Amino acid sequence: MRLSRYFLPVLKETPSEAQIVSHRLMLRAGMIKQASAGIYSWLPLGYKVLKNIENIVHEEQQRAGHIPMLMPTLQSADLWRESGRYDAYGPEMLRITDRHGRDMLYGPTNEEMITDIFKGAVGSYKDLPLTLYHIQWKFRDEIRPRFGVMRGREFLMKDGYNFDLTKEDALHAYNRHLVTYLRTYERLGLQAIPMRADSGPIGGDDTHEFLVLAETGESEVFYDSEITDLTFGERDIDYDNVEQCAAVMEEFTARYARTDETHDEAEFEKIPEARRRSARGIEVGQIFYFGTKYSEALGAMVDDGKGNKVPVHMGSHGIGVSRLLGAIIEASHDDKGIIWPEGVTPFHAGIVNLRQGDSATDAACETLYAALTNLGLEPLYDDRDERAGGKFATMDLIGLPWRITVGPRGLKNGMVELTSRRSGESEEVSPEAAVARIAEIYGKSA
Ligand code: 5CA
Repeated sequence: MRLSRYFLPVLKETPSEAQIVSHRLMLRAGMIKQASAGIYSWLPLGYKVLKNIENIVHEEQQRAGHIPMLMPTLQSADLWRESGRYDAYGPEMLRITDRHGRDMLYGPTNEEMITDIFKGAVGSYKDLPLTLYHIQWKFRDEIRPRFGVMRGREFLMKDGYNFDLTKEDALHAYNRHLVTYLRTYERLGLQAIPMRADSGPIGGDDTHEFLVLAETGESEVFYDSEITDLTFGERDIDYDNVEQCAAVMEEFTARYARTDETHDEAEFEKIPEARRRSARGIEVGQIFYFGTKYSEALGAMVDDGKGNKVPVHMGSHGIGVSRLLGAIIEASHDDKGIIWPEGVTPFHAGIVNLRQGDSATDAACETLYAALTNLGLEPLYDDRDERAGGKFATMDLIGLPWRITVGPRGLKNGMVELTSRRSGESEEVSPEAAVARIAEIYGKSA
């Protein structure tokens, strides 16, 4: 993409309404624009990162055999009356009446609808286990939408639902989801710690939230500091292997880690004092096992192979896809702007032309642009007729992990400058070497 043809409305001023750094940087970098309280338009740069995060979420869900689909945003109130949640959900649910006077709602979650879909199509244990998921916009009329995409009213969520014959099978699905989430967050460059939590309006007894530690987080959390040493890494997991998934669950949840709703001071004090931590965190996901709560209410029964009709055991599992942009920025920025992890960056590298209109410099930039593009990478070429300082400030603000700077002085010696956004370090290299380095970083063969 050439910046002269892109739509990147960066702001010079720091927006006064934004209280936390991720919100400020998303507005300044031209990623989002508020449409009304807690509702945002995703401008091209923000939309690109949102899609990259979605793709990683899709890949990790499908790696575990979970099946993608798409349910609508608007739902009929009838199903919610059957489960008893139409009234129970309270004022967070946006209720709508259509022209025929039918009660509708903008879905805050999809347990009822997926259970109804399942019920109409599956009647036998032979069709189990089954996990369906979608990535769809949700609406919750939050009393205090704030911090930009962190606590929106309209937000993008991945929500998945498992259907199993027995409680044991459903608990394997729960553990399997925990494994997929650990992998997903690590690919996004985040450490998200599973913590025992409260189930709220979804229901059930077993639930873990995934928290990214950050001072600006809305949740208060208590944990054993040893838990922050755990990483998932490059493990080869067989998602059908019950013991393997259970072992990961055990490893990541054995130590004390809880949100304030489930915090138990007496238990906490059993940890050696030097390892006790209380901190703040951003909830980027939550998994639930709620047994037969919805299958019984909506009549989702299967034949168990022994002549009985039994309600299926279910759980639901959510990732706050749009909130993740805020969480990543909170975890990865400096005073100049965002620092994208390579896994989600909107463009793989920036090319800065220091002397637009100089034929040799322009030609060198074009060659770099073509070479990176031919490798299947997406560079952002700042080809505007602007001063170098302004170009650097824009690149730093939007946070591309790598920048190639091209100017007449370096080119005289056949050199360009390759700069890491994270370390700030630069090296003089040939244009070919710069391309080769970037190709290597993104796993492309030059
Ligand atoms: N049905 C279940 C799981 S599929 C469910 O709705 N879970 S949830 O309520 O915990 O939401 C899942 C994730 O969505 C949360 O962990 C959080 O990361 C994200 N989320 C929830 N509310 C908001 C909000 N107002 N703005 C942005 N993200 C949100």
